[in-house]
Amino acid sequence: MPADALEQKVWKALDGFRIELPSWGFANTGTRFGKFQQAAAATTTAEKLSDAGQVHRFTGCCPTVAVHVLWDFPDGKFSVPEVMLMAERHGVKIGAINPNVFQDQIYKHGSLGNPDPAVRRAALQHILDCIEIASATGSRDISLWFADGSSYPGTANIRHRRRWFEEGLVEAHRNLEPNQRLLVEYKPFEPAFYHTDIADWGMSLLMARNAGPQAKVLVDTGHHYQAQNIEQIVAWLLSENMLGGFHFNDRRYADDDLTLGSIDPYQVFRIFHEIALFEWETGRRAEIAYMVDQSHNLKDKIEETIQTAVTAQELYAKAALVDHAALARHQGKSALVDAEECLKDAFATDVRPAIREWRKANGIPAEPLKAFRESGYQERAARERGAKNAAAVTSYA
Ligand code: AFD
Ligand code: MN
Ligand code: MN
Repeated sequence: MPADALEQKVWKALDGFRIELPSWGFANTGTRFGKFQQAAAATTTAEKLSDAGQVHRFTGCCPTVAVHVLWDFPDGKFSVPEVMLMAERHGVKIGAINPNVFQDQIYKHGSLGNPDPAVRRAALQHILDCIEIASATGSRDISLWFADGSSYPGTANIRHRRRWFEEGLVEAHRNLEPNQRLLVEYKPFEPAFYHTDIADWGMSLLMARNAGPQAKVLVDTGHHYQAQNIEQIVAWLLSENMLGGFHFNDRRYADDDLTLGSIDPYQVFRIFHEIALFEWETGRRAEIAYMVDQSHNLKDKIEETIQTAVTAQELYAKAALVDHAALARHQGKSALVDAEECLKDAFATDVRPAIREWRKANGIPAEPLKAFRESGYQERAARERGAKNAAAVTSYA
């Protein structure tokens, strides 16, 4: 049982907090300047799911894994039974399905926004195939990110591309099962550097609204200009019932895919606070997919993912400590310092002792990173996978 009111709030928050892991976070990835191979990196879907299972085993909050269809399902929908078995074997389930309409050669000038209708049809067909895979895996979310855009002025008709996207997303939405959702992710730039077809939350909102009631906006915390107030976007999407979920990571400059909370933990706390305040005011839980989207190029991948999950739990628990009734009173009277202190007090609270007790009460090691390191899993993975990873070619892009 929780020892006091603080533990009670923290335990209640953690009991309801889940964050989904990216399969691609366990494989060797890199930057356009090359990859630094890690001997223990996952080289197969089974190994990715095994590694994700370790993070869930030691944190207790990562029961599902987002998958990337082209990278995790070698035979497309025919791989589904085998992948589901692998996931079950490692104590996790398949979560969001990520189509990939950005790396095949045909997508050089875009996917759903490509001026060639044959390419638009190919991209749509891949998305429809992914919806079919989601039905087979029992996944709710099909998580769409498009690299589409242009890098030079005058090379694309922005309005035509918008229309083609809307046509494709309406058709995709038509093929959803009643329990499924399309999550439409936005990104201001990269790989396109002049315009990106779905560049901000407003475009994503309009695209999702136009597609249908089961389409929502996905907020990737790394996909914003430096000064943008992400929690304001979150508040607006909550009030529009259009917030589908997050891809969490941290960034210093752009889409840096750094560890959640490693640069600006207070921003993640403020995001969680807006959601907690909304849920307190409305008395209902927002249906939000909390997901990680990070590339773990330098740190050991499983360790970094454990760090990510633990930090997410800590910041979510802190946000749950805000005294919403007092905050509402202070906001109503524009008592600025008192209102701000409600957030600062919660953020400054050390929730780690209460979380350690929550872990013990749930049969989870009190210190996840230490317990993982003592398990010897990393060393075994390095021995088993080292040769395959060493053989992978690293190139200077
Ligand atoms: C890249 C993109 C985007 C996408 C992710 C997974 O910027 O965030 O969600 O890859 O496909 O990070
Ligand atoms: Mn993302
Ligand atoms: Mn990204």
